[in-house]
Amino acid sequence: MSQPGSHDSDVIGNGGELHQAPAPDGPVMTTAQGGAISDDQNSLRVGDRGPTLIEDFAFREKMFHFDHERIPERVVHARGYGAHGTLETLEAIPELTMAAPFQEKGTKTEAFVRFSTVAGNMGSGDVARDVRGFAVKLYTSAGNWDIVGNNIPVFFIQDAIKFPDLVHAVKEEQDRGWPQAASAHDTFWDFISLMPESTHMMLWAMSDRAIPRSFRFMEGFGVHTFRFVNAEGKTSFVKFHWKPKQGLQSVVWDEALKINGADPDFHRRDLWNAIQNGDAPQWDLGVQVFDEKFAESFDFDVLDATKIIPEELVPVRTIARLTLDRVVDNVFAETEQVAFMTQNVIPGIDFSNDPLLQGRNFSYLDTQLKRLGSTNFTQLPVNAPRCPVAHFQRDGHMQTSHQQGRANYEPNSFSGADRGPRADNARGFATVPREESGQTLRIRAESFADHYSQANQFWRSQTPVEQEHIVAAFTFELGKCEIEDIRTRMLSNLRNVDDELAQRVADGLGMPLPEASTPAAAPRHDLPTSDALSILKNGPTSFAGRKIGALVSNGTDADAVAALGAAVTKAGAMLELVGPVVGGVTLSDGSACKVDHGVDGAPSVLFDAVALLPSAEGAAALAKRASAKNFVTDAFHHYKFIAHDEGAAALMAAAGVEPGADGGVVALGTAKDASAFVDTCAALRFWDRDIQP
Ligand code: HDD
Repeated sequence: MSQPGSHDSDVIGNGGELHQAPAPDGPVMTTAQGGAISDDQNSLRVGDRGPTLIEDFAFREKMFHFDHERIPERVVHARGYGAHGTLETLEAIPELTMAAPFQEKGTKTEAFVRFSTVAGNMGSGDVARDVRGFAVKLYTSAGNWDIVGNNIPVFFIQDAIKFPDLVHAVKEEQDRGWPQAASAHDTFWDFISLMPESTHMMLWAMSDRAIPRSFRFMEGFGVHTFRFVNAEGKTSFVKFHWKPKQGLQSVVWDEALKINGADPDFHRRDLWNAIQNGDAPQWDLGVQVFDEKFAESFDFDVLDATKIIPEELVPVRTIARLTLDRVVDNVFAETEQVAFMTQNVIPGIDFSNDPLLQGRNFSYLDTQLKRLGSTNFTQLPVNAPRCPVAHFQRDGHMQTSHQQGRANYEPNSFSGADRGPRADNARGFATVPREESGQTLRIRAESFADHYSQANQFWRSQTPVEQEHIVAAFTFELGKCEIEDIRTRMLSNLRNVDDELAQRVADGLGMPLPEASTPAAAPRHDLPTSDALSILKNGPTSFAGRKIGALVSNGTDADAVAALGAAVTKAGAMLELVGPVVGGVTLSDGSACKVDHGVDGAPSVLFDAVALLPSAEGAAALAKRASAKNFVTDAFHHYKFIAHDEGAAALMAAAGVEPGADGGVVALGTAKDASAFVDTCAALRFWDRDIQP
């Protein structure tokens, strides 16, 4: 049997002889009509150098299908990755909602999740500075329920009518076709600076939330206020939260830039590897439930998607746990064809009047038809409900369901199999009756007018390190704007958030601080800070699920590699070896050691911490290689923990990193040291390092 990557020499290039394919020992290749194919190497032609014949239906069918392989990518969230899993109910809450998954503790609901970036095209890098989509499809016994959320709990705009403008502004500029997957350009900041309602979101987007280390280490939010409805028809308001059991973690900006070059698939690879290694990521589903009375007393409008409800005010109650434990079989069939829609709700869940949500409920159906090309997209396996489906919707492109019986309408007077389904008043979805009155107006409520107070609250809730990163991000992004007025306008808006923030960004840009812009409502700077808003205050307590990259060479101490390997395994983390070449090294005890990467292809940005274990001779050789030196300097400048053997001295000297330079550069001597080092790595970064971001 031929091996992957090899060719059967008697199949390719038959030297002018009529082709004789060997009898296959696997499945026989067929056309889409099921006919066996005799030769998939040569099209049918007249003689050996003559024209190709139109009657070659196998060739025609193959090209026809290939020519139509692409479907339109999503207009936003084009770049994404999905996985299957289960939502397990930890607490039944029938008093709050009749939603099927939450009636009994232990209920398991099948789930599919697609994570995504927003701005970039399908082929863009994973670690762009961007909001991440966190879309969850729950195949409940009462129908599909989609929570189409993001990893940031607020949004740029308050009214869906501005969504096309927002997306146009952030995507490549129409006259030049760049930048790809980047908000650091004039049109985006032009729009943002003219839309003060986006300011709170921009604080989040300029924070490390927008450059997550992995999908596994980010929170998810339903963003809008929804409604829970119980069996008696009693309603309450609810906001949905996904909290990663793995803890929160982001990368630093310089690292993000380099990861995108070194491994543009960093996030999808991470999720795939974790699941394939049996390290299934988990999130707690939490709810903030509140009533009309709270909504009325709250400082902001609960219908305004640019605002959060601080967890300190309404605690997040955990009700279920999501586990993602199965990768897709086929990325196109599942991740690309999955169709999320905010309007997919089930009895027990209802909408609020959030004008962003109302607009979304209109948009998502359209987009599915455009992308998937048929009203029957709900029949695709990834979209099909797992409960019985029966209706009188008929026909259309690619109908796969054999709808039986005589009547395709109702009312009808048939019975039995000919009768078809009927609506069920008791079990069916019933919209919460609500009083609506008022004039028809194009107007934004007064209660939506405060654009700065929560931005200030977010800023003050961050640690100094996180504030530094926010300043650096604003400085970087605005620094990429060529039009000075845009930068100035943005600085004016930032003054309403916090003068110190505005001053630091102005200093970074080398610009004078302009007057503050006039806010629609006076900003408050006295809201209580919220620890839940900081990543670093909610970091992980272990190194589990993270990865150490160890640089090795010929002569590397075999015991040191073994000790580190044991410590990493004990911590539930991963160790990857990086050698001078990918072919492997010979360790001090003469054993041959496979490595995972050659150093030119594995910069330290791919790892959470590094260990420098080359022999003295190996280090001297590596010290002459830019990739090896950068491995060390980058790890140092990205605040990573660095363990080193004595042998690494020459390489460290060449990289300008002193052994013991600070508490994050740790000498390894004994096996105990390796274990202590991995424990230290749980802090993820040594932020006290004396360097500027
Ligand atoms: Fe949206 C996709 C999340 C506002 C219109 N959106 C999309 C996806 C996510 C979100 C996660 C990708 C789903 C997937 O993986 O297939 N969108 C949000 C959030 C928003 C938001 C959290 C604000 C709170 N979106 C929003 C508005 C509109 C849209 C205001 C339009 C009125 N979104 C779409 C869309 C997309 C989409 C055009 C593109 C691809 C798709 O739907 O399936 O309909």
